[in-house]
Amino acid sequence: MPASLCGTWDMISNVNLQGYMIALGISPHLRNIALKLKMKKVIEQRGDQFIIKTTSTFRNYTVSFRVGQEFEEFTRGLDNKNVKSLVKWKGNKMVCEQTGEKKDRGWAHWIEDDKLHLELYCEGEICNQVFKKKVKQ
Ligand code: VL7
Repeated sequence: MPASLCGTWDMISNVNLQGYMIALGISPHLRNIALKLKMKKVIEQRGDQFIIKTTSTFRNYTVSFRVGQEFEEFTRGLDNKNVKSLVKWKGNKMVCEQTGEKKDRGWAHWIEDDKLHLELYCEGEICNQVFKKKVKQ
């Protein structure tokens, strides 16, 4: 059983978000805004349903799904595309394949040294983000 992804997480590093956004076709103006953001992740599990919220001072994005069940995702406020998404466990990684207009698109989450890792990929561009667990206050 992989370590739980659940909790509230603060971004501590963000490598090649620019390349990933260019691959998605995001405009230069929006890319400049997005590059300045310190995103948070809130990951919850209710029964067999997962909810992943990405939040920032600019926009929020929420997706919910069941592992192994393909679903329709509209990436509202990101690149605004319809994709068919499927999340699976591959070893200790939660992996999502997002099939649509863009080739080789998806993401993976895993825990390493108490940190939440996220790899976002699209058409050969990979963005790596790391989050640390938010201290309770
Ligand atoms: C989603 C940013 C940049 C467009 C706005 C920036 C607002 C805050 O897909 C993602 O997460 C997965 C895995 O955790 C679950 O949905 C990452 C943020 C990546 C993409 C695109 C810039 C416009 C960012 C919502």
